[in-house]
Amino acid sequence: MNPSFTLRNKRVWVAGHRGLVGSAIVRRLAREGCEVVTAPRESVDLRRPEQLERWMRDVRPQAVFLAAARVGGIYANDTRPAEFIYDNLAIQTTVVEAARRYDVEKMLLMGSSCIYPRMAPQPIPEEALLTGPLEPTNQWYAIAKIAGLMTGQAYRRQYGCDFISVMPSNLYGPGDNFDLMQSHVVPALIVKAHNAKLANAPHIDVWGTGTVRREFLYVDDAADGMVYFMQNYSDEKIVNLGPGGDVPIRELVQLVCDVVGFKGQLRFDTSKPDGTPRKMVDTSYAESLGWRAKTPLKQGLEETYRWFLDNVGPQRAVA
Ligand code: GFB
Repeated sequence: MNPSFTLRNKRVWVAGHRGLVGSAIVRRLAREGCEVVTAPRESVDLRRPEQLERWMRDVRPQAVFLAAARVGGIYANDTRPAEFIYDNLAIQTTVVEAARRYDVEKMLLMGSSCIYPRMAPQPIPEEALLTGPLEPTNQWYAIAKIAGLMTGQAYRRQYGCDFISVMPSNLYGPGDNFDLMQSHVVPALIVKAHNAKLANAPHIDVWGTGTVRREFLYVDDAADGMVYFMQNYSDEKIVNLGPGGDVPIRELVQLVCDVVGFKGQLRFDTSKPDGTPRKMVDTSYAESLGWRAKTPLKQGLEETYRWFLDNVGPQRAVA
């Protein structure tokens, strides 16, 4: 299949346009000269084929970014496994089949670095997929995402659909979910440091030991990568997206506290799970195809805190 595909003058559906990634893709597509379409949440439940197919029949998107998913941080994943596996399997199956039936020319599916085995070699090459057991705290989500990328591969093989998949590392940025029971670590720490600063609190609670490492990709970089690969890639092989470097959680907390201006102590709550010890993706394949991330972590955190202040703060945020 031809790797070059232009979005110009195309009708492009961003599935999940209200989420962290979907909203960043919509922002990024403003430069591509395409028509962005979105499915109204009230009438189109992406888990229900009949609702989606009615909408597809009317709207006929030519390209699709599948960024709709049930997502959450370590606590949400660990405590709501049924929602994470069911919703993601259902959304992916429904959207992939509808894209085939309604002749979508190109679709990009989004996975996550948690698809790789817990003890994968670091940095993790794409070939590590399915070579070992998954991290228990997010295995339900990971299994659904593995099924998603393989559904795309199967449709490519059997029906010749031009479906591709990318696997970003942990994402953060403007538009994130700041609810502490659902969020990932970056928005959680922003809320905690911000609230503690306003309350003049002596410390903040950080989950786990702080020694595990994570790799944080700024969401506008991720969206840029997705738009790039949509237009310049057509293959069954999955593509890792990452900034090319990870940090221990302790160092991330320090950075967030600097950005927010909180000067108190850190208290590590080791009754909370650490999750996987490390998941840094090998980005050499993406780089060989001509793409790399741009935004340094400190700068991305500053942008995210600014967005938080404008949209969630500056009053005491939800605890
Ligand atoms: O971002 P996070 O929830 O997701 O947690 P995972 C990353 C690390 O930060 C873990 C620690 O070691 C957490 O224990 N952490 C410290 C905190 N303080 C906090 C806090 O206040 N809130 C949160 N949430 N974490 C998710 C997966 O794993 O990553 C998903 O569950 C998905 O499936 C996503 O893949 C990208 O990196 O551990």
